[in-house]
Amino acid sequence: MSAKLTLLRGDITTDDRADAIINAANSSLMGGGGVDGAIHRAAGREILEECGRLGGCATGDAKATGAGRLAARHIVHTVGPVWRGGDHAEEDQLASAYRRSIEVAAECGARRVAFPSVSTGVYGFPVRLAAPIAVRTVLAAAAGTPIEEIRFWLFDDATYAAFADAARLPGGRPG
Ligand code: AR6
Repeated sequence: MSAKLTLLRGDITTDDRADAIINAANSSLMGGGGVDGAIHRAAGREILEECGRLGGCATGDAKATGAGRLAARHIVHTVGPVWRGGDHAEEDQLASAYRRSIEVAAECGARRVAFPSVSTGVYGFPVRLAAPIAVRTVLAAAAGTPIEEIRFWLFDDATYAAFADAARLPGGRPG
């Protein structure tokens, strides 16, 4: 059975249903701005200390920590690509970040997983290109795992609209 896709507007740190929250981190895993900053602020200092023991994370990979003060049980920190014009394997790296995030969340035993739009903020990946990759990849990766629901938290109108359109494409389903 394929996982249910839910699109939400707002701040991912307010999610009170997900078992795992995905963080759009950088390869140091030592925090930053955007959704990374918001997640670390909400989760608390202990998560940064746990991240410090993970030894960083390659682009396209993902690593788990606890979730501190968040309602979720796990944070899965993934590193999306920096957009460099589209000729540097950015699309494959973005798909890999989503796929690895699902794999690591499933290894943690998560049933409901919350994602932000990885790479489409500071990292500059065009959201109209990123959204179909995100939707397609998470649904394919979740198939055959115990993951029941994927909850995308979209922070602004343009991001929400891009994901809503992508969810209507073949392979996607509106939430
Ligand atoms: N909840 C949900 N989405 C959010 C939130 C939030 N609280 N805050 C921002 N967004 P970005 P990236 C949206 O820049 O492009 C960090 O410094 C935001 O509007 O957070 O992968 C890391 O440390 C955008 O739509 O992540 C890295 O250095 C989306 O989340 C770098 O930024 C992603 O924007 C990663 O850049």
